[in-house]
Amino acid sequence: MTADFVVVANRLPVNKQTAADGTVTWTRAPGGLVTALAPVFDSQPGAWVGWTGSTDADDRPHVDGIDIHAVPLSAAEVEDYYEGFSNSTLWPLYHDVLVKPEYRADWWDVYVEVNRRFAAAAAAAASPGATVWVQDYQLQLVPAMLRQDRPDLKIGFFLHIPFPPYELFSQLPWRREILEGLLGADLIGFHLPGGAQNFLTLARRILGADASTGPVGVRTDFGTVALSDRTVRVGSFPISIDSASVAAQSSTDAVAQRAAAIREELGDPKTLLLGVDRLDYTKGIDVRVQALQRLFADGRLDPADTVFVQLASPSRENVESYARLRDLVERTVAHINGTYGTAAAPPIRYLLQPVPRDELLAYFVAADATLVTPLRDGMNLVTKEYIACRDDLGGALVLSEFTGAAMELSDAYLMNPYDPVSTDAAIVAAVTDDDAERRRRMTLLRDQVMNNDVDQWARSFLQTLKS
Ligand code: ADQ
Repeated sequence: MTADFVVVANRLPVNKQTAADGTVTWTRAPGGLVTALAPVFDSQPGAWVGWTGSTDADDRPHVDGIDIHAVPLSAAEVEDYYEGFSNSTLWPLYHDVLVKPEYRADWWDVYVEVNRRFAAAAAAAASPGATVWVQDYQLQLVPAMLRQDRPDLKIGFFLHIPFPPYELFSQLPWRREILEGLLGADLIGFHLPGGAQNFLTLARRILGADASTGPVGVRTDFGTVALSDRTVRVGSFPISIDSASVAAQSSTDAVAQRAAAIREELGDPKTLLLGVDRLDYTKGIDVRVQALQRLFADGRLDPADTVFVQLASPSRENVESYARLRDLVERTVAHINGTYGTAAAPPIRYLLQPVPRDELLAYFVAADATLVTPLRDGMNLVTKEYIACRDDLGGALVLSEFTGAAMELSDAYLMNPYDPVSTDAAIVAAVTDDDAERRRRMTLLRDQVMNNDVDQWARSFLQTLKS
């Protein structure tokens, strides 16, 4: 069976559960992308092409409502395509070269090969004239490969991470190939107008393409690249969350009770600060703990009545730069607790494990301020989740200017993570401003998040692709 709508993403939206007797069941993973696309899948047969996340060749995942097409990867391919080219070349290059990207021809060869496999699987899944939506940096060659096979398809591509400027992107030995791969799409989407603008400049300067030079707007004023036989559109579509459902899930009695219990378990601190991130060097977890160390040292925050909880989820643990960041964060946390804590009350609580959804929402409801301090981030959904949880208008958001979210959430306590003075001042203001000021800001942040949800993101992209 083929489908009129096909999503192609590195990962499938499924979780594998193996029972004690060895029986395997698959459930729908509750990620943002599946939630966003659920209405599209409900109204027409839809297929999803992706990897299961394991190298078990016997996996045959299936879930209700989505036709699942698993793309197998060997352990060697995971190393070269996923940990290698995707996460040790593209990820650092696209995040301001925070870590030096490794340029290895053997990784590139496997990236090409795996992209070809995803493209072939998408071609097999798509009905004549179908819409195919390719996701993210792991699959940038798929649009052109797919078009070559299936010129009848409507092809969209969305990049979930930043798209770098000419000065950085040009480092990539395969810069032409990546740009040509993306130009296989009919519509290329970025979170921010700046990413779209960077792409247009690169198409012009590196490929000599006829790319538009006017400004790109948010969900409007699309850029164009005129090719000999067709025109590619380039636009900005900031992603969001399922705001209404996060707000509803977080306003139950059970969550309120758990939020109160969390504060109590932490010793009823006057100020509860929160961080929630994958353990990634782009997220600036080191930036915020170092800020707390300064603020405890100079007495602007009192370690006796402040608790900072960092919920970190393990990520890309086989990549060396991630292991180094983990060392740095864990050493700094231990140093701060050793210096400013007591045996009974360390000021920092650090968890390296994914937290269940309800528990996470309870933390958001409990926190007096959430610290989102990335050195670079495409959007950052933690910001929006936190805001959606605060229908009490309590809490405050400290937010790095280097996130995509900062463009929309300008009423947060904005800070420059490269500037300790700015970082410290934002944290202090977020916890010491009077309630009226904090509520004023949260009201404006909530207006933004509740009125711009992930359904709008998916609909605006797909409508533009079809028009
Ligand atoms: P990520 O880099 O993964 O996404 P983000 O957008 O913040 O970053 O999403 C992380 C998700 O994981 C959130 O839903 C968060 O609640 C959850 N999470 C993080 N730590 C957790 C923990 N310890 N326990 C439980 N849940 C946890 C990439 C880009 C972003 C972009 C998104 C979507 O890097 O910039 O916003 O894609 O496009």
